[in-house]
Amino acid sequence: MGSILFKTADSEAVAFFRENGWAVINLLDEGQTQALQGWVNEVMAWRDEDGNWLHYREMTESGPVLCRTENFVPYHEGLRALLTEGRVLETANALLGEPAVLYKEKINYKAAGGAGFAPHQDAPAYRFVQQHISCMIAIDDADAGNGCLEAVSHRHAEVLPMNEDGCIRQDVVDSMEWESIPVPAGSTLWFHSRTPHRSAANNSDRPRRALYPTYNASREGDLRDAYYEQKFAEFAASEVDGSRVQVSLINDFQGKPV
Ligand SMILES: O=C(O)CCC(=O)C(=O)O
Repeated sequence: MGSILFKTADSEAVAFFRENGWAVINLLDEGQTQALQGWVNEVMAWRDEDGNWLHYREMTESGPVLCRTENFVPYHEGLRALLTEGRVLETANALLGEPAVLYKEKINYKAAGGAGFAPHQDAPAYRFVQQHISCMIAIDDADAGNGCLEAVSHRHAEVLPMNEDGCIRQDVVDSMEWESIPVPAGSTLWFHSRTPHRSAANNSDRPRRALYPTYNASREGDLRDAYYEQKFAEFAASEVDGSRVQVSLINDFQGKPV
């Protein structure tokens, strides 16, 4: 199935999302996309020691590079407004079918040579909430060449059997039909927290940066602070696997540590 680029979260987009577990919606115009690219450049230049944001790095053939930043909304007005007001939040409300609130946010940078993500569902990594939805806002064009997301349609009803990393068991991965979902810069790919997804390494010479806000139903509470507290506590208590960078509460990221 080729992906349809919806212009807004209208009833057709909502129906597509409910049926497939994902939908691509073009939310930002050219000016907003350029502003987003500028804001992300600012975040990339932040020094680790100047705030409570979290930068993560991975080793590539050209040396250490940023692979993720999270917890940046308290420190960046433009990004805070983008993720907590206006069209992005309205789309989360429409697709979730009820008012939503920001649960967490991250930027995955996937620089040239950056690693991919093993097949997984997000729901097992999310504590405290039942109803959540994630969004990939493409900062650069994402396509099969630079490691765009791949997803499986119609498989968001349940949590699938997992391996010891909290990722989808190989026999289940092999039994499903995976589809690459290219997303042009400024467009958004919305996906259910149980939609199976993965991505390849970036084997091109172009970056594939993407911003990922996750929202939960606001009737379940404003849990963003609780999420980060729990995540840092679990990271501190977990045994470090020295072969990969730990960026998540499941071991989906394939990046090599610096
Ligand atoms: O950015 C990607 O390529 C995959 C993102 C993802 O699945 C994740 O961060 O859990």
